[in-house]
Amino acid sequence: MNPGIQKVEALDAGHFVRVEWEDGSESRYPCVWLRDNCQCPRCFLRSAGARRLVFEDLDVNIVVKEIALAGRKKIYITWPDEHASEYEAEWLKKRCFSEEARAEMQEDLFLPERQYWGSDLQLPKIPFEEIMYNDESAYKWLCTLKKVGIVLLTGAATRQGELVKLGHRIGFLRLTFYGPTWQVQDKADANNVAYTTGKLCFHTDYPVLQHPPGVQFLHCIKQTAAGGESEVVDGFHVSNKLKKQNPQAYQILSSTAVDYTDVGVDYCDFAVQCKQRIIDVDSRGQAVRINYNNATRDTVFDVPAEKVRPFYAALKEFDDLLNSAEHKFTYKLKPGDIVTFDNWRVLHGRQSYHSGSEVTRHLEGAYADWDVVMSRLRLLKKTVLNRD
Ligand code: OGA
Ligand code: NM2
Ligand code: ZN
Ligand code: ZN
Repeated sequence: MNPGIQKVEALDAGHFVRVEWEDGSESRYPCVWLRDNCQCPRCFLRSAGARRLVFEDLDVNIVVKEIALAGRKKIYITWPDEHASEYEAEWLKKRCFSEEARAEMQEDLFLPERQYWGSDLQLPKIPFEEIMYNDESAYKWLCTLKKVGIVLLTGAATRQGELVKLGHRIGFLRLTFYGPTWQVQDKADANNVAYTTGKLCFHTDYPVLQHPPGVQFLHCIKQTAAGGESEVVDGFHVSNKLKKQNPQAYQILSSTAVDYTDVGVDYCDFAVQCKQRIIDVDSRGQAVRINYNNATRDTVFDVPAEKVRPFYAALKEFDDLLNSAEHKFTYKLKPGDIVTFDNWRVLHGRQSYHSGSEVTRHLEGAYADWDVVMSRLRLLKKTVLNRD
């Protein structure tokens, strides 16, 4: 369904090009943008899909000298210095500057759709084998991970190393101070509260890093008989609730920089410090990342004394909402399960379990960046959709 061009003309003293499409709609392209995006080999390096034109050679006040239509599929522009550019109809259509066209392109690139959930979550499940060997299943896995924030992969082998394979499937895993993958089990002289048998209240992992891992994988290798249940909650859904219920608390949590600290030795020795807002928002005030781990929240707190109690009161409101029966979903991982979730959105916790002389519970964990996951998702989308 490639659109053809009916007519093309210069407007506004040559500062704009107007394209009339065969379906009667129109698009307007600023000439500075057209010149900047000339697709000729001097201006664009096709092998890299990148601009060769250097900014200093761009005249930001450029106007067209001549414009012509070639058939219905291409336009030609000659610039005042006689440089010649060609643009394909389909290429132009995709880059139309209308609000609707831009929204459509952004949705296609970033898949911003969210499906909020509470205790009613129908935990999406896909066999691990399927996503490893079938592109359609892998595509579905990553789409659901983006939209819902959590997917359970089932039936993996109950030994270490499955997450390294999963990492190869998407591209690569994110190395942190806890290693390329890490073992969640009761450890003597634990360097993290996760490595005890204690309860973990709702948290996101690693807010002490400037760029916290976007995606987390937890592979259950061994599960204890009593206790050790998992809990998850949709942090974006709860943030929306808080904003409605207590705008003041939302304002405090989305503006106060909280100090986080993590000092110890694991993959190598570390002394990490970072400041994060517990609810990170975009320019429209929508929550885009939760940064909350009560264990690594520093004793150092860089706010004036009179702001301390209001901050705690605001955090209490948020924490209560996270823990309300209406919002949280409880389940228990079985050996062979791999839970994959959006660590910027979904807060997770676990119930305590009993310690013993031998290890009764063992999860292997790993992180990936959203850049890597979204990259794989876009590539899978192309292969899957081009097939039919
Ligand atoms: C962690 C964690 C969950 C669990 O290691 O950060 O949240 O079930 N573990 O042990
Ligand atoms: N582990 C599980 O923020 C955190 O410390 C989360 C990280 C130890 C890799 C725990
Ligand atoms: Zn050019
Ligand atoms: Zn965790």
